[in-house]
Amino acid sequence: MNSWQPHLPEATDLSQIDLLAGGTLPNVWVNRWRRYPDNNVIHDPEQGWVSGGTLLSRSETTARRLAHAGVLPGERVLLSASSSLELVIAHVAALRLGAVVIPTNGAYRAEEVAHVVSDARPRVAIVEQPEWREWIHATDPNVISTDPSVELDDGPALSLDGVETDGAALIGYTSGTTGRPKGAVLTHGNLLSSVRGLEIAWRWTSKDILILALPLFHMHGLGVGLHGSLTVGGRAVLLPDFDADQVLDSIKKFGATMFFGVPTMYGRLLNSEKVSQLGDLRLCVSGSAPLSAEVHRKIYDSAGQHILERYGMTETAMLVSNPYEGERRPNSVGFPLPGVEVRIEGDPPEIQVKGPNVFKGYWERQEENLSAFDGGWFRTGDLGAIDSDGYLAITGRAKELIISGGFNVYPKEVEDVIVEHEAVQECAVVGVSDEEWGEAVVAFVVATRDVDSAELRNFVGERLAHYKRPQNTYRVDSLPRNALGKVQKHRLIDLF
Ligand code: MLC
Ligand code: AMP
Repeated sequence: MNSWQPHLPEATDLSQIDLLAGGTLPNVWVNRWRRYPDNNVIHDPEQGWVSGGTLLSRSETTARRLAHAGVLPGERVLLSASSSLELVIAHVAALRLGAVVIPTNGAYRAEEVAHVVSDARPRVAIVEQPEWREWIHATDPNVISTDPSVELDDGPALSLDGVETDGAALIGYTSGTTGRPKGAVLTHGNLLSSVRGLEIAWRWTSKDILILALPLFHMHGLGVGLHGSLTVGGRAVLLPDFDADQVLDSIKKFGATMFFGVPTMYGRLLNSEKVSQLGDLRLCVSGSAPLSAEVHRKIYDSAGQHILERYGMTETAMLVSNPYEGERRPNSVGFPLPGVEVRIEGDPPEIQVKGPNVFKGYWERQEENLSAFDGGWFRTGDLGAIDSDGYLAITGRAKELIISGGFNVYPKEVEDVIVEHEAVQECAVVGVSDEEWGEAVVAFVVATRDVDSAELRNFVGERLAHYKRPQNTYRVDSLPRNALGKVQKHRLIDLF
């Protein structure tokens, strides 16, 4: 049996499955909008429903402006804003032009922004935060910064939507294993095949209405929520901030059918008196971090919803999912999605993957690209086991990574900042189990004087995004080290 058979509706003819149907994301979207210009596609909190026809014409105007500003196909456009119609239009416009979007977390501070800009060398930066313009200019004065409405000079008509399936669409910055964040280059084929797989597995159709409260600068909100909705011709209700009651009220207000969230969001939904509203949805999906069996059960008890947990990564888009029909097993991520192959390799047992959704490499990182793959299989850095029914469980991580509320934090990046503190001599940053965030960032410091949690939190927060700040800091006389002098982080984690 094919390992992704459990996702297919009964009597599916395998030869009819074409995960690259339509070729590229903008091709699929634009064809649909031309055919159904009056159909609503996006709900913006301030502007209400917006139709395909509007997206078509406004994205063309923005694409002309970007081209006039000098953006050529294959060049990068940095994009960072909270969820809004303008952000969606800018994203679609850049893709229609054949440019490569760099979705960037708006919480980044100056050095994080400077790293992305100097590494990816965007031609234009479309950014909401006024201070980013200065930071970007200081890093590279050639970058043109503009706000999400892209009020640049209009340009002449030009031919759009010519990008090829193999053309780059996104560069997603991630640290992968260790070191400074690197850009995972995803092609249109990678992203399109991933959402086509979800379309089949989750029975996602043009009738669906998604409540989209995830940020649109990571794979979950952008590559799954937005791209999926646009590709199947469904509708997405954008909520720029996550508020449990607002999500639950929106289900009724919009007649929604789906919600996607990270586990921290489900924890907050459980605390709302209105949690039973989730029962009105056709599908609730969780991903980006492990969902506890307890939250899984409590959501079922209070709303009658079996959350469907799935597994993905920036480098691969979506990989594995619990079945839409059949048992959605807690503590498991299910079966490979259509087109995806999974194997467990080595000791410790690492999850390795292949498929049309898997990227080919990091932006300008030849050496790291060699070690990222094992004979054509991408090494996820996650550990796993497949049970006798074919369900994959993620059992741990080989990479040094903390996932807090669905955001990735690389201990090394935080440690490099903490050691710059005048009183700190040495430090180690670890992730400890946390009810609200899944994992919490915690720092151990060897210091010349008392450095309390608030002081270090502020110090880190001035230099890195807020979610990378340690929740707590502990002063110790020395860090536990092995015979080779390496810090034994597991001994620090065991203290909790
Ligand atoms: C906010 N805070 C966090 C945090 N988010 N701290 C740690 N970890 C986080 N993730 C801090 C705030 O700075 C604030 O600090 C305090 O917590 C309370 O803030 P809040 O206003 O209550 O938080 P909120 O803005 O509501 O954010 C919570 C959240 C957000 C869960 C909505 O973290 C979020 O959007 N997470 C989703 C991330 C995501 O999209 N991941 C997908 C990655 S893609 P203070 O000090 O001011 O009180 C991927 C691939 C895949 O992983 O498989 O999907
Ligand atoms: P990112 O680099 O932000 O794309 O995060 C990808 C990482 O998130 C994966 O390598 C996993 O470690 C983790 N992840 C995603 N989905 C799940 C899940 N359902 N359960 C556990 N971990 C997950």
